[in-house]
Amino acid sequence: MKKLFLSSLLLLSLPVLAQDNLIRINQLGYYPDAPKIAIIPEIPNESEFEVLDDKGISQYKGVLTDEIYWDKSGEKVRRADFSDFSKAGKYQIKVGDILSWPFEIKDDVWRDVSVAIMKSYYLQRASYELEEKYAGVYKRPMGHPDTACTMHPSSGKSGKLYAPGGWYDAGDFGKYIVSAGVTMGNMMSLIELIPSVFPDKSVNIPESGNGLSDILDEVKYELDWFKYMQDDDGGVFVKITSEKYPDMMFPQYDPLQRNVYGKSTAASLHFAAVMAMAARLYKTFDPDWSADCLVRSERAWSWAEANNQVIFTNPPGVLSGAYSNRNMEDEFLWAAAELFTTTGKAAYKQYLIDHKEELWNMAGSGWANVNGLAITSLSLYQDILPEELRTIIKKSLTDWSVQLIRDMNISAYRIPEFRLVWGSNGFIASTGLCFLYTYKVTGDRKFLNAAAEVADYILGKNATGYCFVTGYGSRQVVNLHHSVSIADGIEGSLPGFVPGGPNPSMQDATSSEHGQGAYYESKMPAKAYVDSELSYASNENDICYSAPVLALLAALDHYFGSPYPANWSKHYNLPE
Ligand code: 9MR
Repeated sequence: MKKLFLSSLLLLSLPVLAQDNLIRINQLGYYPDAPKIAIIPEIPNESEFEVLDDKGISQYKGVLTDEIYWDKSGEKVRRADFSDFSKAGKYQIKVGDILSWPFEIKDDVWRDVSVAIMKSYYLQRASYELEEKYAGVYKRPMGHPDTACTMHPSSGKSGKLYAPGGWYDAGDFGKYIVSAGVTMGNMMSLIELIPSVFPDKSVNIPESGNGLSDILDEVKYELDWFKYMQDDDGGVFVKITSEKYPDMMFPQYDPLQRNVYGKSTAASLHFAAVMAMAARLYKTFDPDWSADCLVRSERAWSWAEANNQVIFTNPPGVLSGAYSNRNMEDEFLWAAAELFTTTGKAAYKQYLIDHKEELWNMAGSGWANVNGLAITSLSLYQDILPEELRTIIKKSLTDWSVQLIRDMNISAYRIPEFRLVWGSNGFIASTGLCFLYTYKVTGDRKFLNAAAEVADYILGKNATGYCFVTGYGSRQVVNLHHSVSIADGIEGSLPGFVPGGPNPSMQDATSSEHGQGAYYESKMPAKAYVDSELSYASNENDICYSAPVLALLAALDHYFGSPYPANWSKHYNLPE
């Protein structure tokens, strides 16, 4: 367990100590021009609220809304809306005798947390020693060289594969193409949305100072591993993992054999999509490397066309993640979109025209559904789209966002509908991210504001009361289901990681608090989360949950905050 921030508790001369679950706010705070709404569950008989500054002086008074019931959390809540209060400072909300956690209003309020999430990818590097000057107390020796991984029979090959590098997927040490594909799709699209994001030297990684932005450097670490995963025929192997999950330990001690498993259509299309993106993003920095990305992308596309229903399922006895993707339409659409954007070739354009109906299927993306990525990515390249596609993209994005804002307006927590399943934090963040593309396309600020309210959910305005980025907030996630965090003996979890979040299926639960599984105090869908090392179904990090949160926060920091300085030389330090 990590110490809670006493300093933040002592911010005010408190009439009553802040209580965990009563006032749900963004625990980091708000940009001056952003919406600012706190959720007040189960405090009857109060109809007003105040915003107190750090001297305890009232700076704002407002009236709470009427109670609204949320069936997913089982709560009646009121809302405190102080969006028109924009003075920079440190504050708490007061309702009756109850005080919220402290928060700030300032113009770079989510910058550090977004840099921390960016840095978490460096902390997940496989085949890599993390040195103290970049990793601080989280330094560790190299784990998993992956220079001679065993070809599993499902690969149709024998012998060994040289495939070092890449990021560990999650709490385990597996490297999976499908979850990494959607992850990099989100990250590279962020770079296209905000080219100045995470400039060189902003994240303090070994490549910092090489002239390339730190996000391009970090993504390239993963892309270099991707290239090793392509077979001679263009198809792409799905993963490198051991047969079963290793115990919770430092990577260098993992004794299990690392295997390469079979190829799949989904893995090949995720590969084709991200390699096509990489080909255009890295072109000016490294033309040869970028040209190779494009060749590989087109070869993977051709393989997928010729093998369009190869579904990977775990062979008997293999217990690591399967990421079995059964519906391939969205992967084909996304890969065609990226290939068309990069090459302008008629064949990819024709594919998009022939499948234009699918462009209406707007949704936040996850490893099993990347349709939304095709749409958001194309929305940034409207000038090269044929008129009929341009019209669909704009309307598809806008209609979807308008409907979701309608839902938000009547929802107790002011959040859009999202998939409350394993990895729900990724799904809601991805939904928020799509609002940003709608803002980019329409210029209408209501979409930007909606995205900011979704970010508030991640940072504390949710029914669990947790801030869902480790190392941040007043009520922190400290028992992440993450091997290194558990093994290192350091209080709390490594910073900058996003747990899966509420998951009503609770696949890891037992009925008893003292059983083997995770004990969920509440089984209400929006509260089905437990900050326990045992909870792989609600409290495990994954690169594909972090990426939409990263993109959402970094993009909002750009739109609401001050611009990233061109020559940013402040080296980010991990929180202690
Ligand atoms: O995020 C994945 C989730 O959608 C699946 O329901 C779940 C069970 O198959 O697996 C999740 O992904 C895990 C992966 O299989 C292995 N590494 C850890 C991932 C996060 O829990």
